[in-house]
Amino acid sequence: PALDKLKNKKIIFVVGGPGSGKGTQCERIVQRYGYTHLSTGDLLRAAVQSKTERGEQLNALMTEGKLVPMEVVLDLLKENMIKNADKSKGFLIDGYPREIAQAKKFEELIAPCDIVLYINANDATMTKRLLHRAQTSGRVDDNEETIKKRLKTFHKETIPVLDLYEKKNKLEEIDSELEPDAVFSQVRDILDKLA
Ligand code: B4P
Repeated sequence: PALDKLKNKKIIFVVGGPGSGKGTQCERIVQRYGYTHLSTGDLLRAAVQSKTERGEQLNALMTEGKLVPMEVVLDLLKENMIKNADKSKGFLIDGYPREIAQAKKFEELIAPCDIVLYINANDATMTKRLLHRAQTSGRVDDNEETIKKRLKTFHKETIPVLDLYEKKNKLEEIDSELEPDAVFSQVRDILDKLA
């Protein structure tokens, strides 16, 4: 019944490689369209702060550039979606799904998404951006070795998700090689049609 509240809300998945610009675009989307932004990376980093055994395990996986267990991410998403349902017109789910199983499970438990924004930048660009961010981010995964592993995980686990939504005609590809405002102008063209 708590999940009933989520009916008729827009659900936008934002998918892209590490450092592709997902978080950057989501900030702009929230400002313009007011969707509720849920970044799985941010939710997981907050969970790590709790200093529990669970948090330690999550931190170890993220440091290895691996995906954390699907159930953990889904619980965090579900909890935060229900919490925000009454005041929200829709959800921007940033960093999810990262593997086929996540896509299927979300649709089964919550609802199908309306569209998937694929924030696409090449590996060299993503690496450069993350190494730049590393100078100030303090993130355990912003270092050369982990970045390589995150890219590998992206190609192996997440690219198939993009293929899945392409087949469902829900995939919208955004060229994220450009500067942030130019990237956002493509995002706007798509979200204006969705409103
Ligand atoms: P995330 O937090 O999602 O990390 P990310 O992929 O690096 O994206 P982020 O949003 O931070 O960076 P952005 O591209 O915006 O995930 C971290 C880890 O959490 C994963 O490796 C995994 O272990 C775990 N995890 C998360 N979700 C999970 C899930 N669903 N299942 C299992 N595990 C999960 O930006 C990067 C940098 O580029 C910034 O410094 C930005 O300023 C810059 N930038 C952005 N756009 C730019 C542009 N157009 N031009 C120039 N610079 C730009």
